[in-house]
Amino acid sequence: MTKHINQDLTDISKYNPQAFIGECEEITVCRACHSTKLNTFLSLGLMPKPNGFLRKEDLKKPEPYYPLDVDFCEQCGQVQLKQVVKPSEMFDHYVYASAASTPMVTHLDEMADSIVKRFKLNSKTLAIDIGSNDGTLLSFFKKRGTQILGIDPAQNIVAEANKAGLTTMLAFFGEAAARKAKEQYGQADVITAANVIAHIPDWDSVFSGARILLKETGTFIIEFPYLVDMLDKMEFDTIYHEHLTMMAVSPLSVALERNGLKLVDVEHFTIHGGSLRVFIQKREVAQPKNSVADYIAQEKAHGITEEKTYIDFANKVYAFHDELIELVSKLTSEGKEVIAYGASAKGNIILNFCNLHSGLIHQMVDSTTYKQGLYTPGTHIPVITEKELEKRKADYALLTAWNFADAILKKNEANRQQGLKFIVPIPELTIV
Ligand code: JHZ
Repeated sequence: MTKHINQDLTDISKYNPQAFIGECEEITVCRACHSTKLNTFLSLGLMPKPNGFLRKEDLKKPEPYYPLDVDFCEQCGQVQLKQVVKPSEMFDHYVYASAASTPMVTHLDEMADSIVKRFKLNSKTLAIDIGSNDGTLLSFFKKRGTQILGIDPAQNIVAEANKAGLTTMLAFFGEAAARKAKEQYGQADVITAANVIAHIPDWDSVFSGARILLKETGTFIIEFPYLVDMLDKMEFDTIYHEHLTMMAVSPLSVALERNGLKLVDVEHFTIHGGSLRVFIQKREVAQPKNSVADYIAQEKAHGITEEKTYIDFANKVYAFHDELIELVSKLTSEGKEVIAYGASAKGNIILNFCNLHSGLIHQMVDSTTYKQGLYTPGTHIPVITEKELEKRKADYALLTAWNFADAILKKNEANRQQGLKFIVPIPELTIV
């Protein structure tokens, strides 16, 4: 079923002689329902770490690549990676920062606002954010007067958050961290986890941890890019070694119930190509709204347990691979300067999947200070600032942060008037 794209190092070694195959664990059990009825439907080939940006002095050092294959569970519709890279390899030092994307900051501000209002948070309540990153969401809770605590494993980012007065515990979240946080700070009225649960391999530890840390009537709110949006809009680049699960309501509900939790509400947002925000309570107090059953029924109708759904998706992904390579090769052979815009983890998947390396794409623009001055994993393209782009003469920018297309096209109005065209890869390869 898998197409032969970067299955070994033959093509990669031509532009990255330092590439080698690193160690990872192979998963044979569904993280949601524990069945072994897993079927591989897509292989994106060997990939470096999606946020493994390199310093100049690291470019000549050995660089690990890992197979990136995706399974679906025919029992519950869970979609998960076949291989898991050790979490500490990816998260101890982290370069993604929510604050670098203005639309994300606005989204988190609105998220805090609606949660504070819905759950009547005040100076006596505690909001705990798991995977709190640079503390952007925590800062919006704090601004609205509730007590806060962050929990995150990235040493560099946690140090910055604490320096900014956003109390953050350095830990991977699970049962042990939950017990420690409960002992030191007490139980939470709300626990949030935005774009985090998909990154965690052991769901039983995370959900039983949430149960430990939550007050009896507390609410656990998680947000994630939605599997059905990914399938409908060919968002294959959201599949990377950090996203161990492409999440949906039905499989999630199975894992929650096993751990004494229940889904009580589901909302849809357009952020990150289409995301869900789900509300969860302890089984004893949960009173699910109709939205939960509606989503589960829609997912069944969408065929999330059926092989055909995934084969159709994989075929679109392989077709995109050929189309993008053809387009970039044509443009560069005509002497056009092609750069990339948005050094997202997603972007690194597109570049590596299509072998678009620094010999073809000379610069990648990004607003994140942690990424600027570094080189993209695998493809070794230097990351420059948005200001530097203005000074350069580029003909085309591959929009590897397509999820922020509106904001990025708007801020590049002047560059576009001077002739810069954007190649928007997803949901469909288009030039604007
Ligand atoms: P962005 C992130 O993934 C991180 P990534 C994480 N893995 C996750 O789960 C998903 O989101 C959902 C830059 N940019 O957020 C900033 C500009 O340069 O889409 C970012 O580096 N100028 C936790 O990394 C990148 O683009 C701008 O104007 O795939 C976007 O990365 C804006 C708006 C952004 O996702």
